[in-house]
Amino acid sequence: MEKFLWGGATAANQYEGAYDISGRGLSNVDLLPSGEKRSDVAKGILDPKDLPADSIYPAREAVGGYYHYKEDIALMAEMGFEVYRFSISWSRIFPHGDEIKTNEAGLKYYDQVIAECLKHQIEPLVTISHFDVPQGLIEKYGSWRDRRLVDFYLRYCETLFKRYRGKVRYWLTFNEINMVLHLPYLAAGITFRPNEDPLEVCYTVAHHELVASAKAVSLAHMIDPATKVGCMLAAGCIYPNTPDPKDSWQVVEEERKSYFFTDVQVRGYYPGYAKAMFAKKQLKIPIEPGDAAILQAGVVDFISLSYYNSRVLGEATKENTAGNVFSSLKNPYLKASEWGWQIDPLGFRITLNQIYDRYQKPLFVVENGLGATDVLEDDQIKDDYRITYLRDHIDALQKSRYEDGVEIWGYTTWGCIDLISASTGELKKRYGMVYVDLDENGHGSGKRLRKKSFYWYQDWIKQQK
Ligand code: BGP
Repeated sequence: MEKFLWGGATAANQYEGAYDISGRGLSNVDLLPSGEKRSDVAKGILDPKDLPADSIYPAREAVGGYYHYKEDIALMAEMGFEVYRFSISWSRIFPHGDEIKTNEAGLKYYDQVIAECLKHQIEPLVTISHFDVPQGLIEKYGSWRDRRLVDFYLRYCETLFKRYRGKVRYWLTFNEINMVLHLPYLAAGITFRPNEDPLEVCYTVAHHELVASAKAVSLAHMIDPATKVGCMLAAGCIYPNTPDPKDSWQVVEEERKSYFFTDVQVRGYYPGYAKAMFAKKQLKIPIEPGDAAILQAGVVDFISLSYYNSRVLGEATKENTAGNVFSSLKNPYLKASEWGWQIDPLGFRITLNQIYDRYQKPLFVVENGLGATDVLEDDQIKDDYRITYLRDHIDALQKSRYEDGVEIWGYTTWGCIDLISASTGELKKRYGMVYVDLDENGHGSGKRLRKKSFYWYQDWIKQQK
């Protein structure tokens, strides 16, 4: 049994900035603009090349984590973190993606980040690709449409597994892999071409990523048998709007869009409903002989997930709301965040139970938190709303562990330090327990300030030790 770890999470593209420093190449996320056009680019229906010249790209500077990582990790240590989840920027290591030689300066940066974690006895948990594809691979190969991406990704993985052998125990292959069906550019660098069948492209990309993920799991185990490799699912239970069986069926179908990925990554084969759907819709998915064996050999060690909200589906008789990209009907029993994401701690417990019941594999919650506007007054941020959200969700997590017998290895809050929102590109949608003094336009001192939730989480972790 693994020791349970408490901590927090960030991602390179939302945290680091320094997009053109020390030989780093451009990546898909560097071309995601802020503002109203962001969503169309993320969905793959607007080519970033067609954006106006004065577009602003928030990931390029983000919150300057590249320059602040030492002080940020020290703040995490002060909170008592036992684990820090972060991602490596692929184009820092392979600037165009298809080079043979690595960019040593990029690796040196992560050497230091990892050393800093270990110095503070914080276990690094590394996402290999968090919404991140080198632009070179998009331009030259059409991104994950092309099977050759599997080899480039594997070369990148091999570099990391060898370099950080004995230092990094936990790896995640792809952040929220199911997001590829909803935001194909953000998740996988895909902009649809005219005459393409978007569904066929998405499942082709999915297949290549699933093969790459399985191969990465096998490779990691070969290089260091002590490593644990997980998949990562954007999770969240779905309720039927009414007892009408049609609403429940809609839920089943919607859930399969997410479980499709974990079914393959955890069980090692394509589920019957996916094969039937490919046949019915006449999708040509380039599954090669030998892929079945690859998928079977590379099943994951654990399932990591993000949870922010639950959803409601059914005949659309009620008002729609937002929620981590997926649309949902409004749930009259729940309150919502400023961004319309419905707050549902019991839904978290339901989600954890559902996933564990389905797979009986250990879980790791690697994202959970509240995006909110914080007010800075006299250098203080009194974010009681965030404390309430975290306290209620952690309570649900503990009930899942101790009352329901769900095996969970750890919990990392999302955006433990304020960073750029993935869906909106905003900085004012803050998740952190550490405030970053920057505004929407990147103006400000960049100074880090402890919020009230910082002390709350510090106290919580202390009580658990
Ligand atoms: C997940 C992503 C994160 C993070 C989070 C919060 O989908 O893995 O990168 O951003 O959601 O979402 P947002 O930033 O859109 O509020």
